[in-house]
Amino acid sequence: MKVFTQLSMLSLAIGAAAFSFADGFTVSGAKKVILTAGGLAGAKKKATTGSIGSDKKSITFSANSARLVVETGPKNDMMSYRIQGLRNPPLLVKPGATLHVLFVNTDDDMLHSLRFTSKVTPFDAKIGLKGSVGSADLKPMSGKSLFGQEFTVKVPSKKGSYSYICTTPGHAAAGMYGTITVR
Ligand SMILES: [Cu+2]
Repeated sequence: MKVFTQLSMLSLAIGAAAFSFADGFTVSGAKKVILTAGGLAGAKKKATTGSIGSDKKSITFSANSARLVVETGPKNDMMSYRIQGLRNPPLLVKPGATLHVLFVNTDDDMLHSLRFTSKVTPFDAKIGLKGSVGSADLKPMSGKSLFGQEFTVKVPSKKGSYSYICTTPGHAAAGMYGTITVR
């Protein structure tokens, strides 16, 4: 009995570390990675190509799963994201879709995160990590090392408007976010 209790507590602890939930989003399999610029370019080639809307701004992922590479920047616009070369693109996904995300901070002097939430703009400057799930705050690049995080996010099954945001203080409020529409 004692052994059973200890085992179940252990699995509970592992479960808590492996999954996080907020606002209908579930994140699992988070793993920090260190890449070179070449490694990032290689990862982008393996990403799912979503279809870009006629507005040239939004990206639709029509399958039940997709592989996304999200990076910060470029250098003159570091308070933003790039996906398939588009700036903070609105993402359109299916209910309950699974997104395999690689988020990479290409900044040389600021922390950034990529997190998912049901909150929408305007964002509080001190938004914090509560009420969202996704990456940790990732360090700026060091030498040729880019800090990234891989994770799997299952989007809500409930249709509606959600956001992906940077939770570094002031960043989402300054425009470092995009919308994610489940439809
Ligand atoms: Cu940021």
